[in-house]
Amino acid sequence: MRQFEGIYPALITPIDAHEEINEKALEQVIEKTLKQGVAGFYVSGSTGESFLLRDEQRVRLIKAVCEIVDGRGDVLANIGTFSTKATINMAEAVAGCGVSAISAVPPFYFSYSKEEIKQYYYDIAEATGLPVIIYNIPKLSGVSFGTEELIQFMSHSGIAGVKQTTMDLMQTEALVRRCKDKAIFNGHDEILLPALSVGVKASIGSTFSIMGDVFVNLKKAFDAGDMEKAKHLQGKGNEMIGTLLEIGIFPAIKGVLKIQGIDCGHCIKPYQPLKPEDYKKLEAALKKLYDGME
Ligand code: MN9
Repeated sequence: MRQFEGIYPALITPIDAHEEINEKALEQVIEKTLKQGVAGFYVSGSTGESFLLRDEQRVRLIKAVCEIVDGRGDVLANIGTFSTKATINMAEAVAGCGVSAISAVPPFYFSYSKEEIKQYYYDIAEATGLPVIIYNIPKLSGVSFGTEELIQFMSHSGIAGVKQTTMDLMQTEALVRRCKDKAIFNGHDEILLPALSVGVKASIGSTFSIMGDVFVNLKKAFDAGDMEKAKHLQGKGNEMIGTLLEIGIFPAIKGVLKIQGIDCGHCIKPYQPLKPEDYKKLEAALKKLYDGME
């Protein structure tokens, strides 16, 4: 199975006033971050508000990202949804457009046994022939995986790896050590450095769209053995992330992009627009982040 390495922004989904996808802004975010050295993109995930989009919008979004990226990086597409069949349909709809891998959040809302969830992943892998990245995000999906379960799930040759959106570094370390031929992605930007230290090579994160340069440089510093610089950059990033989390991560990311000159609209309702004081806090945090940065 091929390995993945580098910084992968989990893309927000830019929308217009009618909550339709704004491809121009999408292109601006992609071009800006490619220049900063990111390795590819994760699209139609949590950060992309995918469960607030219609299925055809998700398909269009994934195709648009493939067209814009045009081979200059990987496109990892989350096509996970409520039923196996609907998930496979979405995977088939994007299969020919140049995705490097598909990813799927476990089926949620109803409770399923681990056997059912495992079969869901195997059915997707077998039906599509595309590498599948499990999306481990217990906080939002409500599905927690044990380490042995993940290792067992990944023993199938169609499962390429897992996106670990969990603070459980003990689990991540075990996966890296025991599943050497699989791609283990870090999924929380605020623990990128600790994840690198246990052998993780790739990271998917929402905040890379607004500060891709910080995290690309963090990984470069780590790879060069410059731990002081890597620690400094993680700290800078985490101060910014603290403000984003306080305001609400996805609306705040769109707010920062607006300040940076890319108007991605608001988040889809029921998310509410940011308040003027939120923009003030974001402006101050952004200034602090880049003050004195080379
Ligand atoms: O895609 C993102 N996960 C969620 C990954 O938002 C649930 C992360 O990048 C976080 O937004 C980030 C802040 O907690 O680490």
